[in-house]
Amino acid sequence: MKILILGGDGYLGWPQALHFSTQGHDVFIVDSLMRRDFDAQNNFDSLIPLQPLEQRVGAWKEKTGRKINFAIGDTRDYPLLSKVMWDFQPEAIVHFAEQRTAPYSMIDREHAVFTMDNNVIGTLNVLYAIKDSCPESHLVKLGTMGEYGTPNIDIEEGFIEVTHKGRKDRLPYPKAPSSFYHLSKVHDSHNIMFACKVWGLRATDLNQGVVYGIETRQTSMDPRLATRFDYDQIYGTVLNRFCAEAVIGYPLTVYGRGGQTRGYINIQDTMSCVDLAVTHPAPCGEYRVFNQFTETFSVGQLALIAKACGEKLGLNVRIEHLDNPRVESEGHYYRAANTSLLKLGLQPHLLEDTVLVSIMKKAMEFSGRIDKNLLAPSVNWRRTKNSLSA
Ligand code: NAD
Ligand code: USQ
Repeated sequence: MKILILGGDGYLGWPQALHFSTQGHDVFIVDSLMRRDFDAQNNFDSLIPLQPLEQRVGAWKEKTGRKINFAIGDTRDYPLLSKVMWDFQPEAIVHFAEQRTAPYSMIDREHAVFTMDNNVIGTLNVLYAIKDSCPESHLVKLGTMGEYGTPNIDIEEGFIEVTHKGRKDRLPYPKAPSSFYHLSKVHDSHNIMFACKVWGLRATDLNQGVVYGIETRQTSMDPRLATRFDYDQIYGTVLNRFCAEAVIGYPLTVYGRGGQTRGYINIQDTMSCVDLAVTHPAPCGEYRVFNQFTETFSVGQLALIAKACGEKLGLNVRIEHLDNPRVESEGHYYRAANTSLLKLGLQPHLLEDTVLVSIMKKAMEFSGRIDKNLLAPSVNWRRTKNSLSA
């Protein structure tokens, strides 16, 4: 298949490009490099050193003989985006290309506006470019479990049967996100569903949980193929952060009581889920939603698991409960459906000691690169003035 990967230089997009290339698909990447620019401007960096995109694709060609083409460009640049789609004529478009963190979106007005503009307008452009250049192609869009929030009822996959005053309907599941970033995903979902209805496009919205892990079969083939390992307070997801904290003896940063429960997924399963969505496309005119996570944990549980694992490696791991910088429930009901991808054949890699040990060993290998100043959270959701240093 011809597969266009938007955001193909990122944590998930890069290994996904390698995954599809391995299978013989023709892969084309578009990325604005906004993520690398953020690091350069703010003295942040991936724990594992990253090669520039050009060197990465060169290393891939050298190792495997497979070519991945790419263009540096922004989804908000409509002429560029529509030209790429028109020329390449993708059968599937996998859309990772968004500003992807909640803390970034809550820094201040500028960062909230950037998040909305980059994500919502970028995705609207993607929809128009598909309609105008390749209306039969299948959009696989990365959404988030955080669109639903933490309701006191079971979470379904995108839609819910509602009975109201004696009448029934199947309606979009109510959304209760907890940051401007998560809200941008909700707005995307509405726009995508609408485009499928009015233009007959086809799309799969993958409402993914928090991802952990840093290696896939392809990225571990050569150090030049590594994907990013974010451990900082803005881009680091919680379990990857706990691993980095554990190896340098920094107390694990549990926000508040630690009862916040979320769906989690191993990066290797992200690869498989996106693959399953691409190879089992939605029919024309359909907007469907798959919940993409394999297990649920509270933050407190994850800290205990990371502590036990670190101790097996001889590390002295402490857990600290910090005042929660976010406004979120710290003890709540959480039960979410995730059967669609399992039915398509997903075989989950569950969180086991071996997975955590391998993340921690990687963090140990590069522990000299950990900047402690990037660990403490400095972005508060409330009416405070935020900056990037704690
Ligand atoms: P990432 O920041 O590492 O990668 C995103 C990539 O997209 C970056 O390389 C960035 O430069 C690029 N990009 C951003 N805006 C762009 C634009 N307007 N035009 C072109 N390129 C642009 O993030 P990631 O962790 O790989 O996440 C990828 C997607 O998956 C995001 O949409 C995110 O919301 C979603 N997601 C991630 C997680 C997670 O835990 N990492 C969980 C659920 C959903
Ligand atoms: N948390 C801590 N300590 C930390 C970091 C986080 O207790 O050091 C807590 C947060 O308060 C939150 C939970 O851990 O309750 C998850 O936080 P996170 O930063 O790992 O994840 P989140 O902000 O939800 O965002 C991440 C990705 C985002 C994706 C989302 C999936 O950055 O792209 O959309 O996970 S979900 O959570 O399902 O919405």
